[in-house]
Amino acid sequence: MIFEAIEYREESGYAEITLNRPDRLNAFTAQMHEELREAVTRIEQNPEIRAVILTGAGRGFCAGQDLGERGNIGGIPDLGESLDKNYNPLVKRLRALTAPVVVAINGVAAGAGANLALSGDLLLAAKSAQFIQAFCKIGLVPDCGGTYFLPRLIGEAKAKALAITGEPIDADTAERWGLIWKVVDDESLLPEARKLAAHLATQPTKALGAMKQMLQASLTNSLDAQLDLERDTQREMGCSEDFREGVAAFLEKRPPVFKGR
Ligand code: T3D
Repeated sequence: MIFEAIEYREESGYAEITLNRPDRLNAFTAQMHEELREAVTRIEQNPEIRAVILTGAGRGFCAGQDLGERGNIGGIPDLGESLDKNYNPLVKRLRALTAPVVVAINGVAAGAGANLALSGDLLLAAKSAQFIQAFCKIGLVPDCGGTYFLPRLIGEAKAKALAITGEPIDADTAERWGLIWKVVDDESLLPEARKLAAHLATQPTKALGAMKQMLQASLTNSLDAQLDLERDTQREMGCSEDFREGVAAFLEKRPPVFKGR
């Protein structure tokens, strides 16, 4: 497949996906979804990819659904079908990836663009980035996991305020509220994201992928269930090559060389 609506590249152990419709603030089209499906499939099928960067070209991260695809249409569009086909599988597949997903939010993230960012694992935002639950401005409800992620990350009161008012918040507020991991200077965003992804690609990927799944599961699990999950997963990690290497490297006082297995 030739990528146009996104850029996709693989680099020293990590993959970088750039949403690439800068003149439309990287709004989602059917073509972009098709290309994203292909990119995620490549990542899923390649164990050499041990981290992922998701970012946007130009001054925006992503302005959500391209409303040009929703205007001037005869009849009533089935937005449920659009979510079933495009947005929901994308969120689920990113959450299921073993490789951690570093989201580099380079500018405005609105609607499904804001919530796609929240489905990543390590969220870095440029100082100039903004987050907007824009759905209320066009008579829709938050989707792409927004109603799931927002109250869990920032609490019900702030989640409701963002969704119901559609007020933007800046990157510093997003960091203070716990919506993202950290804010970096605009010019440092991509270098920082790449440095982080390159580092993650040298780490014990199997364990990182497992901890991602465990932390996600903890949002709905009881303490008993979570303790059982920790026991079962630790048992599995105890059989991994990376655990053997980590212990050997510690005892031999040398840096470990993890293979992600
Ligand atoms: O339909 C389904 O499948 C269901 C799923 C829905 C998921 C959703 O995401 S619904 C929410 C859709 N998104 C929005 O409602 C956001 C719309 N955009 C904005 O409100 C503003 O553009 C921003 C607040 C994000 C940024 O504002 P600003 O002033 O920085 O930029 P701008 O001038 O508005 O945008 C720059 C260009 O991008 C402009 O085009 P132009 O005038 O230069 O030709 C603008 O029309 C275009 N653009 C921005 N967002 C979208 C868009 N074009 C199409 N769709 C967009 N979402």
